[in-house]
Amino acid sequence: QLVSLIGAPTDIGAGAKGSRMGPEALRVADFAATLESHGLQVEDRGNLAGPANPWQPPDGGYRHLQQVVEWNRLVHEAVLAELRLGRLPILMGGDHCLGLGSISAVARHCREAGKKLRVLWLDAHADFNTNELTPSGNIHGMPVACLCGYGPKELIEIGGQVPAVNPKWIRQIGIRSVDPGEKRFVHQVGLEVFDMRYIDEMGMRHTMELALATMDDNTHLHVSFDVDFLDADIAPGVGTTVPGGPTYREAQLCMEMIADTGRLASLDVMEINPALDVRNRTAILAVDMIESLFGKSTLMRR
Ligand code: DIR
Ligand code: MN
Ligand code: MN
Ligand code: MN
Repeated sequence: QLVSLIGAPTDIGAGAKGSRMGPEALRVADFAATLESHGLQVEDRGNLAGPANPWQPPDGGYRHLQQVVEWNRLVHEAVLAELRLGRLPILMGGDHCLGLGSISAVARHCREAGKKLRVLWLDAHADFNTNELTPSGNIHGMPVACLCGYGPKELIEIGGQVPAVNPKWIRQIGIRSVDPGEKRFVHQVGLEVFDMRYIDEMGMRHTMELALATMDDNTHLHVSFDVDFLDADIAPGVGTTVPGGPTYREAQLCMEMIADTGRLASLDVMEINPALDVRNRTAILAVDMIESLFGKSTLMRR
C-alpha cells in the first residue's frame, strides 16, 4: 500500500490558533515511520503553502472566506493528484474546514473511477453550519454542509460538481456538540448521525456495524478524523474540547472495525493543536489510533 502524507499547516477556519502546527506534531510523533512499521510505503510530500491567518471577525457570517477557499483549492489538488497516482492520501491538518477540499477530491476521484463513496465523519461536532446558522463564523464548523451543497459558491464549487457529496453517503460518529440551528438543519437534510447517546445505549460495536454496513468491493471508504472526536481527558490538544467522547478502548474498537473492512482509501487527521497540548500526547494518541485504523491489532484475528 502506497501512502502519501500531505501537510496543511493552517488554522484558517478555526476558533483557536495552533492547529497550523498539527502536521509537525504528527511528524514529531513519528507518524511516517510508524505507518512503515506496519508494512506501508510512505512518502511525506511536505507541507502545502497557503495564505496566512489574518485573524479577522466574521464578514457575512464567515471568517476568512477567501483564505479558506485558497487553502481548500490547494488541498483539493494535492489529494486528487495522489488518488490519481493510485496512492492513499493522508491529509495532516490543519483545521477541519479542509475536509471540504479533501473529500471533494475523493468524490471527484470516485466519479472518475466509477466507485461508490462512504464517508465516516469522526467528530464531537456535526460541522453542518451555514453562515446563517453559525454562532462563530468559523468555517471549520461548516465543511459537511458545504460538501452537501450548502455554502458559499466559491467553496461548494471546488469539487467540480454541486453537491460534491450526497448526504446519504455520510455517517457521523461521536457527535455531542451541535448548535441549535445546526441541529434543525441536520435533521432536515437527514444526515445519519450516531451521536454519543447512541453509542452509550447501543455500544461502539453495534454503531460501527451500522456505519459500515452496505459497503461492497467497489466502495471507497474515506475517514475524516477530527481528533476532538476522542474524549477530552485523553486528547486535550484540540481547540474545542467537548467532554463525554469515546474512551480509549471505544475509539480503538472504532478504528479496528474500520480496518477490518479493508476498504480504507483516504484519511484526514484534523484539528490537533500542539499549542494546547501536553507533551504532544494528542498527536501521539492520534498516531496510535491510526495504527489501528491500518490494521494493527493485539492478536491475529480471522
Ligand atoms: C461550532 C464549533 N459548532 C461552530 N465547531 C467545531 O463554531 O460552528 N469545532 N467544528 O471543532
Ligand atoms: Mn483509486
Ligand atoms: Mn470537525
Ligand atoms: Mn470537532
